[in-house]
Amino acid sequence: MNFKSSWMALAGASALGVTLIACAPQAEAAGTAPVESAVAAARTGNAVQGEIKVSGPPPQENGNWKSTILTQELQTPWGMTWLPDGRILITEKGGGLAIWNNGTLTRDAIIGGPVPAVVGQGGLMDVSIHPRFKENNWVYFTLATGDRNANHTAVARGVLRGTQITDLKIIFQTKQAKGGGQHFGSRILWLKDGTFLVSIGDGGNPPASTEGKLNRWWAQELNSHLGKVLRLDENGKAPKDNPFVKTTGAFPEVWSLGHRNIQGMALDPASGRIFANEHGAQGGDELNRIEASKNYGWPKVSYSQEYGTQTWVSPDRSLAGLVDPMVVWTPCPAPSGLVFYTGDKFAAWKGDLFSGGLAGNDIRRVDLDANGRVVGQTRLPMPGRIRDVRQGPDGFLYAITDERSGKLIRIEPAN
Ligand SMILES: [Ca+2]
Repeated sequence: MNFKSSWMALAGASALGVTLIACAPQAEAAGTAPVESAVAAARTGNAVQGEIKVSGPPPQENGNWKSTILTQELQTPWGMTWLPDGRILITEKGGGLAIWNNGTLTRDAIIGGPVPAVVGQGGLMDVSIHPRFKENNWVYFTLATGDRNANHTAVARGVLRGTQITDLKIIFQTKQAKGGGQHFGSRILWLKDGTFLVSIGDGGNPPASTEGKLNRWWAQELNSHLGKVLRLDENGKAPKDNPFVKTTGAFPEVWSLGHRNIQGMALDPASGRIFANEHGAQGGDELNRIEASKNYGWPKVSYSQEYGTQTWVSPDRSLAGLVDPMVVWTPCPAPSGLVFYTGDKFAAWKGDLFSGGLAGNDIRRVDLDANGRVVGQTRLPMPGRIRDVRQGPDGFLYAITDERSGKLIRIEPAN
């Protein structure tokens, strides 16, 4: 497929209310879903929404920036957060808690953290501190629990002082035990009301099933935590104003449904808008704006195909009552980590989203207008598989890579 035909195909998708973005043409040689067929199928969709901007394959970000590798001594890092004293606390999938402190990395710097089940994509995953950490010293983790045959995504909370965690406990765990090592989620995002969201994956690809149902279809069931965004209070319980607390049979933690595997969530603190990226299967990664009670469609609608086939996951790209993505990425960058930039180091980037890419070896800048609509996109090539991207308190962007010699990268002005 040449560039021109892919651009024309992309333009054809514009009336459908979805921004369909192809990666570099050469990336498609890897056997990912052809963009033209994705768009042809998209034309059968029935969604029409307001003003739509269509981007072509994202060009390289030409702004004033460079990436600096601060260390490559991390071992498969997954999540990171800043402590009030300026230290960066970084999780490693195997269970390690590393500290980056003023130019020095110390692995296993914090003791007393949770011991995860290291199963496939699962292990120790995200980390986040309570909004009032200065008062309560509460630190939160997501992790896999159980074993290869029966596992869960869990949230643990402990008290972090200096280099030690005490009073560690699991404050939430998905109810169903699933098998296999796929699709655990699990990002944490604090909201301004003192509750937090946590993303839970759908539990894995067919033939993986739980209680007689393919795992992916649990994403559509309110009596399951799989394939959801959950909203929890600081103690891991469902707040009384969650959207489905009065729905018979629904799990009260559910905030939104129909997700495959969200790996990044971000908040625009001014507008309160919540954004999430999620993995499709082959093709069809998504960026969504997340709102309470809404259904994001997986697997009833999807722009992705089954791995190794030309078979659509669903005959439909879009259906009434299901929320269309803001952006569809085919081929897949395999998104991970998402930040809404509010800093002052990159004036042109203020109010934009930055989405890490594992397979993409990049960070996608999604240019948003004041109403939160996509008006463009660029890519920042990165030296590795990006597992997380965050904004530091200094206004620079930081990223970590999914590698045994895992990197911590700072993105800063080039001059
Ligand atoms: Ca979707």
